Amino acid sequence: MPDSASRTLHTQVAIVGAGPAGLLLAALLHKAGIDSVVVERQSRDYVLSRIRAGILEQTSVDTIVQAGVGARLMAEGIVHPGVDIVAGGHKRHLDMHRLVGRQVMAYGQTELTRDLMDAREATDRPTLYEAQDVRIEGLLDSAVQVHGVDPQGAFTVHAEWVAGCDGFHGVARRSIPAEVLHTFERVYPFGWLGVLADVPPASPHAVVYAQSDEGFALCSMRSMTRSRYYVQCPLTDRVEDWSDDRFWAALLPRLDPQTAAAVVTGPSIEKSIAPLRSFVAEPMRHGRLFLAGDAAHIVPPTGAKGLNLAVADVRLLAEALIDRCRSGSATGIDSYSQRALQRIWRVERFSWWATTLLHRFPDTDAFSQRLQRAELDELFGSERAQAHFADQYAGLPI
Ligand code: RFL
Ligand code: PHB
Repeated sequence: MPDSASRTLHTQVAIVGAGPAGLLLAALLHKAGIDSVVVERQSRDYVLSRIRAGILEQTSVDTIVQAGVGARLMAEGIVHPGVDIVAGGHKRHLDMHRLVGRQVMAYGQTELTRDLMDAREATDRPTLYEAQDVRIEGLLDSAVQVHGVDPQGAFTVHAEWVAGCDGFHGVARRSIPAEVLHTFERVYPFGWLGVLADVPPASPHAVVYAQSDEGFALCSMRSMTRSRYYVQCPLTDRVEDWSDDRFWAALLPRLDPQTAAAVVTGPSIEKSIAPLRSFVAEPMRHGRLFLAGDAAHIVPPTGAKGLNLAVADVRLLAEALIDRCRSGSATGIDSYSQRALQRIWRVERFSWWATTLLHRFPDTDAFSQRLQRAELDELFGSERAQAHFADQYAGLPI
C-alpha cells in the first residue's frame, strides 16, 4: 500500500497489546479522561479463545472495579476464602480469610478480557485488531510512533507515550536496545497440560494444589459448571499424546481420595500444554516506552500470579501516566520501573518457591525429595508458615 494511503492517528498513549494488561490500562486511562489507541496483533475472537488464568487477588478485583469494569466479575466471580494443598495423598486446607483476612476470586481471564473489550467498545475509541508488522519508533524523541498494517491498510499512531502490553512474545521489549535491557530467566524441566471441561468442579471453593510422586496436579474452575484441571507433564509431550481418558487417569491418583472422588470426568472442550518459565526484564521503562505485564515478566503459574502481576503493573503505570498527563509531574513515571520491579521480584520468588515445593523434578535425587518433604512439613506444621503462604497467595499490597 502506498504511503499516501496510510492512516494517521493521534493520541496521548499508544497501547500495544489487547490482553488484560493493555485493555485494563486503556480503561483506567479513559476513566481519567486520557485518550489511548490500542493495537493488537490478533483478532478479537482469537484473543478470547485463549484459555489462561482463573484466580484474581483482592487488589486485582478492586482495580478492575475501580476501572468501571467489575459488574459481571462481582456478580459471577466465585469467592475462594482458602486454598487446599495435597501432599502424599493428604489434603490440608489453608483458610486465608482466617489467617490473613483476605481471599481470592475465581473468574476466568477470558471473561475478564471480554468485559474489558466490551467496555473499550463502549468508549468508541479505536482498537486496531489484526495489526501486523508492528514497529515502535522515536522512544527517545519528543513523540513516539507505532506503525503497522491492519485489514484497513497501513497506519501510524502518533503518541506522547507508548505502553508495551504485548506479552512475552511481543515487539515492545525487543524495541529496547540490547545494551540497556537486562534479562533474568529460569526454564523449568516440565510443562502443564491443562484441560477445560463442562463438568462441576471437584472443589468449588478452593483451588487444590497437589504434590505427588507422579508429579504435580491442580484442580480449578471457571464456574459451577465448568472445571479447569492441570497435570505436570514432560516438555517433550504433545497435546495429541493425551486422550481425555489418559488425562483423567493421570489426574486422579495425584489427588487425595476425597478430591479424587469428587472429580466429575467428561469430554474436554480445550486442551493445551504450557511450558513453565520465570523471566524478568529490567528496566521496565526506556524513554517514552513502558513495559507492563507478561511483556516484562513471566512467572510459572503455580502461585496464580501472572495476571495479578499484570494488573498491579497497570495500576502503577496508569497512576503515573495520569499524573504526568494532568499535572506534568514526572515522579510517577520516573519511579515506575523501580517500584514495579521491587514487587515483581517478591512475586517471582513466591512463584519459584511454590513451583519447587510442589513439582517433581526429573533429576531429583533422594536428598532433594527429603528436603521437599521437610519443606511441606514446615508449612503444615506451623501456623506462622501458613500465614506467610496465605499472605503471598492472597496478594501483596500494590
Ligand atoms: P497477554 O495476555 O499475553 O496479552 C498480550 C497481547 O499482546 C498481543 N501482541 C501484540 N499486539 C500487537 N503487536 C504485537 N507485535 C504483539 N505481540 C503480541 C497478543 O496477541 C496478546 O493479545 O499479556 P498480558 O496482558 O500481560 O496478561 C498476562 C496474562 O495473560 C498472564 O500473565 C496469565 O495468563 C498467567 N496465568 C495466570 N495468571 C494469574 O494471575 N492467575 C492464574 O491462575 C494464571 N493461570 C496463567 C495461568 C498462564 C497460563 N499459560 C497458558 C501460560 C495458567 C496458564 C496455563
Ligand atoms: C486456573 O484456574 O487456570 C489456575 C488456577 C490456579 C493456578 C493456575 C491456574 O495457580
